[in-house]
Amino acid sequence: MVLFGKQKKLNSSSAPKALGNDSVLRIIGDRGSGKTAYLASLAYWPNASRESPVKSITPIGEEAQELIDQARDILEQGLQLEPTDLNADINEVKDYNLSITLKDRFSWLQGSSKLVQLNISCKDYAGEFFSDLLYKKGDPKLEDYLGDCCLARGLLMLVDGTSHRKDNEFAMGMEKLLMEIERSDMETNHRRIALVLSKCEQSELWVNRHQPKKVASRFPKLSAQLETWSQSSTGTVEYFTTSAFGVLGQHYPEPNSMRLKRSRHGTTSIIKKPKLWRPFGLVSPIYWLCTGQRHSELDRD
Ligand SMILES: Nc1nc2c(ncn2[C@@H]2O[C@H](COP(=O)(O)OP(=O)(O)OP(=O)(O)O)[C@@H](O)[C@H]2O)c(=O)[nH]1
Ligand SMILES: [Mg+2]
Repeated sequence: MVLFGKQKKLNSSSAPKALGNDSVLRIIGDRGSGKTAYLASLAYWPNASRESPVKSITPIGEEAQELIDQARDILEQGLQLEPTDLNADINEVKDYNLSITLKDRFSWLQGSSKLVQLNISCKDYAGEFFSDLLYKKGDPKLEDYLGDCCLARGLLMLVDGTSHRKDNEFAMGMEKLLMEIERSDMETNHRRIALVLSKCEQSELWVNRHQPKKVASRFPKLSAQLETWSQSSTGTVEYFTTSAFGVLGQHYPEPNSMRLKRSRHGTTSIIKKPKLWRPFGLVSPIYWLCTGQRHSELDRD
């Protein structure tokens, strides 16, 4: 990760080049797992709490600005995002640059007074990539995607927490990806994979939001796959819960989402009360991917 002092400003042309290895991320996951909603909510960062350890999130460059537009024009209007296209060319995949600034006192709590800013670049693949992993072999487009994926030290695997009936498929897809990672000759092998369970404002997931491993245990095969990998390689895995939409109310919270459809593929929803939209748990996995340290306050944000 590259740490910038508070004064140092990034501009759109210098940002990607200025980023260090640890801040280059890929977000992967099945179709509809919520990848684009996650990134758009992160960039928009609506209704931030005063107690949040996050001071600000700044999109850098035109592509990240598009995320804000998607959040404002689609999610906030109570509409659904379009599925992301699998581009013919990996170089056309949008690479979003965001600068996340933590409040000083929370940076200091982590034992480093310097740690103020996380500057990330994150590619949002189409979910088709993940299913292609399972069903296609030797396809040049897939190979390009895999090669690109292996360039990032941090992988954020987003899984719709309500799609546990697809555990088997996810485990098989992950197995293929891990084999590819192990084969790749990137000089670093200290790879980090964050397994992030999305849509955790849903009541059955929300109750365990502070025990991400428990939520991950709904996906026993996928979790076992990742555990085996982390034990047999220098890679590490951590678990997180998140919701791009969040909940309403504090004492008896209810999901701030309106379910449109629920099937074995998971849940499709729209935001119920856009004015009260406050996501949960978005920054914590990114912090860990960039630093290798868990931030307990971000886990609760
Ligand atoms: N309930 C709930 N629904 C969500 C959440 N995040 C995303 N969704 C819904 O999940 C569906 C898919 O979201 P997307 O962000 O488009 O998913 P994606 O992973 O980018 O999908 P592809 O681009 O097709 O790979 C939409 O109906 C979203 O509104 C969430 O936190 N809670
Ligand atoms: Mg998408």
